[in-house]
Amino acid sequence: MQTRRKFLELATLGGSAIALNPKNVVLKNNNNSTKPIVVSTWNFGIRANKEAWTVLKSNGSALDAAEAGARLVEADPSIQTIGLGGFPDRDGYVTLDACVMDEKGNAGAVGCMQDIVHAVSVAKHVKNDTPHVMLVGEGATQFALSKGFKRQNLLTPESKKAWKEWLKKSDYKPEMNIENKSYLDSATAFNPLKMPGGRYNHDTIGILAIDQEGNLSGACTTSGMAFKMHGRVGDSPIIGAGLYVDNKVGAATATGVGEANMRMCGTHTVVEYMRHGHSPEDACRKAVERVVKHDYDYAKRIQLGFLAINKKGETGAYCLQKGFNYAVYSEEIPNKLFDGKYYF
Ligand code: SD4
Repeated sequence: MQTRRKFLELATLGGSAIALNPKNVVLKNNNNSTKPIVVSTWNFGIRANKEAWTVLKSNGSALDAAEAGARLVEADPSIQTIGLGGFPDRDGYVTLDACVMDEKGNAGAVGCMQDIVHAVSVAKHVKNDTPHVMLVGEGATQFALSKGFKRQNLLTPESKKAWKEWLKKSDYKPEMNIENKSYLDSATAFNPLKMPGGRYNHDTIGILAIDQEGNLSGACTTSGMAFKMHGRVGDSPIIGAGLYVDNKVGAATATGVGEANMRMCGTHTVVEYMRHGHSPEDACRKAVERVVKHDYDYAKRIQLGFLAINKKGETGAYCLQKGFNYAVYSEEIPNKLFDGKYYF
């Protein structure tokens, strides 16, 4: 809540540079930043942002906004890369990875969790109600049940069908779809058009928000790489890989091949570049360049993208391949998709 005390604090802060609109919704400061703002990965980020925006506009926290946006996508069975209806692993189990991080630097996560739709909310409970950062597997499910979450079969008939189809060849390459059409015929790239129904085999939601108090938080949630090995945990629930927030500097999230990201703590790297003065896009680019430097041939075959926001509310993204997009919602930009710049 924008308390009277906070209002007075803001009003005295460099007074001349601060303007409040009559509804006290948008704050401009010396850096001309705009609050609130929310950014999310991929097309479904538009819907997630809309949900998050409702929370931000009613003075909700950035964390609650990010959670609300993520929950909307988790609950949609037509999105087969997140939550309900996610593609299963090779053995037919849908396992979810998710995390949250707040403005105080506190974090919670779940890895390889089954039977609970809202992994992002369980992650928030891990942050709030345990002395730990991450719970995995059956322990995470049991914890969720103890918090009142309901057990539910996450494998929808559509995703089961896709898995059965995949089983015929069991052609497993831990290289995710690359949206860049020129790569689709490559013998080495995982071709989304070969996925049953032509669907993508990944697409995580990472969502970052700044609330009206100017606080930054984020969330990241996914069913991970389709047809992964049972027990595999990706980058999405790893703090510093799938998500990182530093309320003084900025925040970043990631999507794509988790393994490539986990090796270099990608989102922590992005935030550190922003700390040293790089813009969000530049920071994402420099992190992507590290992946390329590590193994050029591998980087060429996979997709990995970063999305970042700094404390001023500036946003940017950068990825390995063409095709990554993200949605931005602020007073100035009422929910628009942008294409991420790319290396190859
Ligand atoms: C993973 N990074 O499990 C996730 C998947 C993903 O866009 O982000 N897809 O490796």
